[in-house]
Amino acid sequence: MTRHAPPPAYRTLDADGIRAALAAQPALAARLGGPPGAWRVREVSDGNLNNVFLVGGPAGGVCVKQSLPHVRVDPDWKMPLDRTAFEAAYLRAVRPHVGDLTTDILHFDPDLFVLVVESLDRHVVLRHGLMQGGDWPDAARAVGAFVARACFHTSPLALPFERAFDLLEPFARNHTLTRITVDLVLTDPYRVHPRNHWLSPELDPIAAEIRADPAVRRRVGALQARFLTCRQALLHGDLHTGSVMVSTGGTQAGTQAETRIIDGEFALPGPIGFDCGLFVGNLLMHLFARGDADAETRILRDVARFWTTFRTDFTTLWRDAIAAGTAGDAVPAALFGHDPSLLRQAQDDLLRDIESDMVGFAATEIIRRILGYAHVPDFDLAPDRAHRAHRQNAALRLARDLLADPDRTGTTDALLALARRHARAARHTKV
Ligand code: SR1
Ligand code: MG
Repeated sequence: MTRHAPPPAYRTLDADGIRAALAAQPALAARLGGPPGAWRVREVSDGNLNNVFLVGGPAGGVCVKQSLPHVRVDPDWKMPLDRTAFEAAYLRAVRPHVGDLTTDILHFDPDLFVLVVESLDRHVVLRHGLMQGGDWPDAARAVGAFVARACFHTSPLALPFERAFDLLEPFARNHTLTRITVDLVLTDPYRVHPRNHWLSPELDPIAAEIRADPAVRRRVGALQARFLTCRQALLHGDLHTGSVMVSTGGTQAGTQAETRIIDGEFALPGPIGFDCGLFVGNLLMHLFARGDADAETRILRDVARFWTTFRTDFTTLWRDAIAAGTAGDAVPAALFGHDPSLLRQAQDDLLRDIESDMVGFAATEIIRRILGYAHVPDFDLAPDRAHRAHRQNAALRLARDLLADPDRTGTTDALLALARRHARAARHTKV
């Protein structure tokens, strides 16, 4: 049951409140070292929903995230607090499978809705790093590996269905944030709604075209149904480039960058292609926001790397589980384990569905981030309003084409070819 009134012990913490809350936890106080008065507390809230602080002491640091009783960027939009509880539960569910591809959970306070995780103070948000011109050639592979492991191990491909259902069931109650996705991502941009906004009048024609196109509406309806009825695995649920942190070593020659996936508060049971599509959609928006040939090369490389890594890792985990006799109830060894070619076909069928979902959800992510409530800052890279509108228009046209003709565009290869075509056309059109 979603709780709407904050519990009596809840209060929104300022820097001193953060110090007091951490000081009350001996393990956290020891991790920071020294007296609480010596701890530096720096607010780094970046997302739309929560307060986030980095706290540093003489011995080490932690990251503190607290749910607010409203949307952080819109205090009039009231909201229950349970999102950090879902994030804590998501970390507990996936961390054993993904290790250092996410953060270690250090503490969760169910009265204050405070989640404490390790501090990533040597890292930057991937979106910000890309906007500053950085290149993290390993990040897309790491995200692909993360999605493969997190999703495989929480699905009935890896687990007896009883364990998979028990694991997924609590996340099916993440109603508040799932409602945000259903409305903001998958519905609002296709109807007239006061939450929508865009560069008007420049984007009015393409916004109207997308709303009116029956092929787009049909595909979005099918994707909504996939999102709400296809409970393949435990999803991160908001896997955009702002939910990925990369270590700053990555731009130096010869150093291996570290990638961490954070912010699993939107976790829910759903189609695996949703997580894939959000990440890919945000990469593609960065390509269009930047608009140059170099970005095209790097970002399309990253999309291909993401998908190839996801596909390889997911099928390897699955094949190995079948060979070891530890696989779950879906596509069971009893039917496929003794026939490698039949197993390969069954895997190909499922991977094709995930790939097609990925392309569709990438398109819906692009559309909602340009026409809906929550935009991405990448397009601020454009030198002026006319270029911003031009680049957003090109991204929207790609998204519309992806949705309007899913039979021809539902593969990574088709997506890459179409994205390249639209990006080049945009570059060669005078603004
Ligand atoms: C009101 S929340 C808007 C968006 O911010 C989050 O990061 C999710 O992407 C959500 O859709
Ligand atoms: Mg977030």
